[in-house]
Amino acid sequence: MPKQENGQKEDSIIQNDLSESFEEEVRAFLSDEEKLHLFDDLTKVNPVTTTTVLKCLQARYTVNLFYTNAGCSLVALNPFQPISCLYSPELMREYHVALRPQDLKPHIFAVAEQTYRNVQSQLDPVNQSIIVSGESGAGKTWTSRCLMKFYASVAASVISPKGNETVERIEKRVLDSNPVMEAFGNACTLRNNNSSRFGKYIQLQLDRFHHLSSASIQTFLLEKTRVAYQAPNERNFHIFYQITKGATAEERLEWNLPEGADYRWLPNSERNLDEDCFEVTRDAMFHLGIDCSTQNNIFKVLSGLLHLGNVQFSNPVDESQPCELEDKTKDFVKTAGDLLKIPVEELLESLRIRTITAGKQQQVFKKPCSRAECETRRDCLAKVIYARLFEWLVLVINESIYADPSVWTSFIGLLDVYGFEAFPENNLEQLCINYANEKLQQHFVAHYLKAQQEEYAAEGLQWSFINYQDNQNCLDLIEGSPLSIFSLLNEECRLNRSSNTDLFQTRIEKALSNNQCLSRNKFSKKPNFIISHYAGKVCYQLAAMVEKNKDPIPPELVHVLQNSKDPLLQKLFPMTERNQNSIKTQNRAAVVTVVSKFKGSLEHLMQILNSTTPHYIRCIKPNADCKAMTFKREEVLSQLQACGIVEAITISAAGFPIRIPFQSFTERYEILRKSRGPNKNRVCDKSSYHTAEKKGETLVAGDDKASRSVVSEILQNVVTEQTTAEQTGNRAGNASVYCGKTKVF
Ligand code: AD9
Ligand code: MG
Repeated sequence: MPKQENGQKEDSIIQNDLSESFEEEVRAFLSDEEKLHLFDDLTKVNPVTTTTVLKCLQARYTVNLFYTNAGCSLVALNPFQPISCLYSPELMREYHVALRPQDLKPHIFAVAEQTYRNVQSQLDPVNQSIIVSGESGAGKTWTSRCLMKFYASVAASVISPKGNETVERIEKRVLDSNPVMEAFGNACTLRNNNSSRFGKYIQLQLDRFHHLSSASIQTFLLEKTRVAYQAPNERNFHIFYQITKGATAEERLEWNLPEGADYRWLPNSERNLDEDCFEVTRDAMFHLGIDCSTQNNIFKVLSGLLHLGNVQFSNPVDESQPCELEDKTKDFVKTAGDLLKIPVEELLESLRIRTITAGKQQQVFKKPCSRAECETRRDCLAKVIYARLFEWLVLVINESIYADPSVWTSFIGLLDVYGFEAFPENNLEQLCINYANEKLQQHFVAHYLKAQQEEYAAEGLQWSFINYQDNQNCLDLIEGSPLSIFSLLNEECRLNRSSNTDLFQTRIEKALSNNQCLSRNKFSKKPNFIISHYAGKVCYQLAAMVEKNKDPIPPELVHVLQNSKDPLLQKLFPMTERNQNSIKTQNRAAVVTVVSKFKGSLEHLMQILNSTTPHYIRCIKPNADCKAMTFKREEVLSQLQACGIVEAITISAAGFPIRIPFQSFTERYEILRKSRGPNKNRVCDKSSYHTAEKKGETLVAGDDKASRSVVSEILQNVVTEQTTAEQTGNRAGNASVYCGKTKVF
């Protein structure tokens, strides 16, 4: 991490140095209250402190200005109420046709348009990513949806209708993926009524005319536990409420969902949310090519899961016998079997009897499960069905929006992952979610805070380093090698040690005590560990964590699902899997754990992100209660501090917000040169450009004499023509342009 130099103003800004003159500056800035909302770019705030930045954001929020530029990021404050015209087609068009969209009010459409133009101008790398981040409920999914609508509108494909055939346009299909994925993958949590319980990266693929030709969706780790367990005051996935509230009388009969029936896995159904609308999901599924009979099949299976949730076991009188079914739940297991097309006896056997293979002859024994084991098996059955259904839906959606890679030439990726979470009780799900957020924060830090300053230093520019919160330590703690929380969790799984969580707690502390991001809640009786994340401390409970990481699926359950007569379940659990899951071939060491899989998919994502030009949108939740137009300063402040936005603003304000490679610079501004013409090729020649690039001198241009004179000549004309400082690629408000290491203007 770069070291901080002493006595520099930037440093004192970051540390909120309270020297008298500095305080005076802050006071003077804040006294002009009327003007605070006018700062649409936080890099222009002077001095930059958390207080001044906060005041400006608050002033803007009060007058319905929800977007503010902050160096390389856009800060988006959640209004928690629909704001008319903020995302209208007219506004999209305004940003799309603007000569310079960045001169209009800060908006996600400005970011979207700039990203689109980057693709068109074939900059390197041509592919772009928009990384939308923020804590749970901050507005990431809302923002991603609006961005998709923007591209569906400005990059609309040109297709000719094929005869009478109804061909849904690709844009419509891409947009329709949202309600379907949200119905199946979002749920009401304590933090957000429409919380995404999976991560999503969607690539909008453009053809050579920059029209939307296709798309592909990659999802990350659905929180499938929610199907069978909902924390107090939370709900199951929206789709369950949609079917129970929105089914027709006929469907209720067929799916066995009488009105007003009670389901254990459907808590808080008396709360009516906008997200409960079944019609929207059905329509979207239909447009994506999921016909009525397949839909009917899906909802029937979901209803089967609701009935399965009501099945309760009690201890048998004779311990050698399987658990009894509680009287009132006998009908539920029958209905569940009917809906899942599994004979009820087979279903019950798979839930209550374990098959053990032992001895040299590999003899097969049957052993009744304890009551707790039966319940775990019941939950596991529901989770595995739901998770496979979700995966299958993503596959179907991807097929519906797919095009051969020869058709598209570039893409814009939109990333919307679950936001940082800290609940009263946190487990493996939160660990994975917060780990994903750490990875994204690291991407931001590496890409912006660190890379930019290192580049200045390498280019020999006068610069004093600004301290920022590097989260490498925290990532080492979670995923590092050889010892980390993940590696220890995997080791517990490998050795099949899941029951003694006290011992595991001790092992963690012993192995990782050197890492300052690790601590423990010593007042809690439950084994736990605390991680100091960039966004705050989170205490994780160890109970059940190893088991969750192992995520075992009893082979009897797979077997019973493979033998179901239901066409959908047959697709989700093909017979070919039998060998892999058979009791004999189960090999503990070969089990791929949840964290290993998740780490692998995130690493793949990071590779994609690293190969694109990133754009950041930082969503901020102005109050924890999701109240409309309420700005709580402490809550905004902690989010700003956590994501390093003030450091980013400071670096941008003090540095060079615009960096243009020599070639792009000359191509763009050549017209302003007096001596353009036959000489053009000489001064723009590729070799001087490449020499400059190799040295990493991409601040504005190459460092050779010819380049300098071109830049200098262009700049003189630019300034004469009174274009803005930013246009010339120089420091905001201060005309100094570096060409390589040399100041040319
Ligand atoms: V989570 O990490 O998935 O739990 P998100 O995705 O960050 O979270 P989401 O986009 O779902 O949050 O936004 C939460 C709620 O805020 C939405 O359901 C809307 O009711 C509200 N919201 C968010 N952004 C806007 C907006 N620009 N205008 C109006 C908004 N309401
Ligand atoms: Mg979301």
